[in-house]
Amino acid sequence: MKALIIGGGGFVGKYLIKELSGNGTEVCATCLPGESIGGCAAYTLDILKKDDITALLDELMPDIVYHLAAQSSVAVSWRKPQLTAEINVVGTINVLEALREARRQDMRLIMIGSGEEYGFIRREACPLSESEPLHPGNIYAATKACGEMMGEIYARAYKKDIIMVRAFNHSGPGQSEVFVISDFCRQTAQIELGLKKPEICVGNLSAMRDFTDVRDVVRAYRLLGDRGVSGRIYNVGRGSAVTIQSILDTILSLASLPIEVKTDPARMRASDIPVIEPDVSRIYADTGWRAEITIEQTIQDTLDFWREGLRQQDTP
Ligand code: A2R
Repeated sequence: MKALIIGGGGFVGKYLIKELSGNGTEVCATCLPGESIGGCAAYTLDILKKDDITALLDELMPDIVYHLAAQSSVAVSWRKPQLTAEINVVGTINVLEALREARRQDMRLIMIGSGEEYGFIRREACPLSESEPLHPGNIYAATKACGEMMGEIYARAYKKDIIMVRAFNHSGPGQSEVFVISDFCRQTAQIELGLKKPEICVGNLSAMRDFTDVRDVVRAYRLLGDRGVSGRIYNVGRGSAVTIQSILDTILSLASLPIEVKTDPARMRASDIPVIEPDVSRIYADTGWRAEITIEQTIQDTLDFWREGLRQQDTP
């Protein structure tokens, strides 16, 4: 089995390389110029250059392609809507077109979308099944919904073997600090090292989100690659949302000193969805996957990652 990961230089890509190669798959991955990838054959690729994608598919002829490349931050999408649409929509169409044009016609494509696609949902609609209508509430979510719809169209119109994932919040060691768990853990580690006054800046703490460890998420992607049903959309998440407040409380309880909580208006979103929680029965039925790593473990490992990384930076 040979897999190509497009966007393998990002947070999830690094874990997916490990997960797939640890389970006997020959892995190739792409990153943008200037990024680095370890643990597999690496290629540079910008998904805005469609012909380069086709050429790479023809060169490598993988059995399966994981499309992870994206502008992946909701916060950044508010600031850079055009860039987000270009990468997440046009870039995704380029991947689909390349799949259609490639010499090998039986490649499986796993497209990674987002739980954010559900958007403005009714509280009673949770847990959200894959058939729930989408009402994206931010620019990132709208671009991901659009990419997914394109995937469905290519699967039907061109009989392509495509699986679409709606990944809910995931986190773990190495994630960018634009995401909440990583952000709070980083601030806590900075405070512990005396690099910041003992004050943690937070946004909306009442929002409820469904968090899964990235190591569980990539296991889901591998199993979907092996056992997922072609043409289907799958929620990937824990199936149990928690408040951002409870995440903060866990982090503060692990901190080595008392920390004051300060609301930062800059961290409040232009619009925020109160609760997002998936029904994960479809992925369980088709692959046997369910999340296994606890949120407490994810937080502990992420905090230790920042403690170690910042300590090294701070040591002359
Ligand atoms: O933005 P960068 O420099 O970190 O690069 C990201 C890369 N990327 C691209 N790759 C190829 N052509 C482009 N035009 C392009 N623009 C950005 O995709 C990054 O290395 C990778 C995405 O990784 P992350 O931002 O770390 O996202 P993560 O957490 O690994 O999420 C993977 C997927 C994304 O589709 C998310 O929207 C979804 O899971 O939740």
